[in-house]
Amino acid sequence: VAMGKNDGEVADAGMDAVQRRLMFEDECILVDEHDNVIGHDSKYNCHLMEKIESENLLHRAFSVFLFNSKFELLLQQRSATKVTFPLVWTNTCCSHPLYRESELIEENYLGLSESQLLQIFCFLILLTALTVTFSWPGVRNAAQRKLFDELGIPADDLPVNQFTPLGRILYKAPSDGKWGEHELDYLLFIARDVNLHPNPDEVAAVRYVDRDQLRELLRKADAGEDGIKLSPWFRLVVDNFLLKWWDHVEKGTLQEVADMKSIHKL
Ligand code: DMA
Ligand code: MN
Repeated sequence: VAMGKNDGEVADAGMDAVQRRLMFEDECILVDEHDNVIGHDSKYNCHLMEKIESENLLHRAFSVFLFNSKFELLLQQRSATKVTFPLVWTNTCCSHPLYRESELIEENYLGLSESQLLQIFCFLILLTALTVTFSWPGVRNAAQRKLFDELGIPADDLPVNQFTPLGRILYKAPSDGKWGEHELDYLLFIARDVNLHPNPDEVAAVRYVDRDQLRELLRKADAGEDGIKLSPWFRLVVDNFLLKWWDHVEKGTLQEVADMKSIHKL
């Protein structure tokens, strides 16, 4: 019996053409558990549970949480054609920084490494504020790119320095069948009123929620009501961080809760 490639092609026969193209075009960044870049691989390979387990593949990702001026959080329901986690409700936008120069940059615009900055900051408090504002441009560039691709928000409406990176989580989550996630995920917060033009290839529905509406959605997901399902990574952020951080979105004090030194294994 012929093995290998043909088996894969047969098994993926039902895959949506747009999503299939992205599976092979998007080259994800492979990292170790400390977020050091160790290589790259296709989005396809990075999300095959069998490869994740056998090669311990871990890739870099980001999750955007966008709030409007009423401090409501924008949620999306993933389209039915997504290969991983179709039709689940999740935070505003998620994807992967790609293995390309503009999305790999970790240093800030001053051209210094994080550790060099740390030393200087001990002496120069003013520089600290600047660095926090301008660091992690790679994931922020990726976030700007995907917020346009998925939700049609023009890049001009989302300047990269408006995204506040609050932390990094590491998690593993199987989806259906052979697909899943194993990610080191940057959590990016932004408060901004925007015009939305959701891309139906990516997004089935969008809605803004306040805290009570989110609690009601969580209750429904737990009770299995109305077929509501939430993504595992959104649930992890909700359960560990979101309600506390939401207060700081309102008060404009997100910088106080930013911790880009730790990587939370959830
Ligand atoms: C992957 O999101 C990233 C996280 C944090 C789960 P995704 O499956 O929506 O990626 P893409 O939009 O690139 O398909
Ligand atoms: Mn992923």
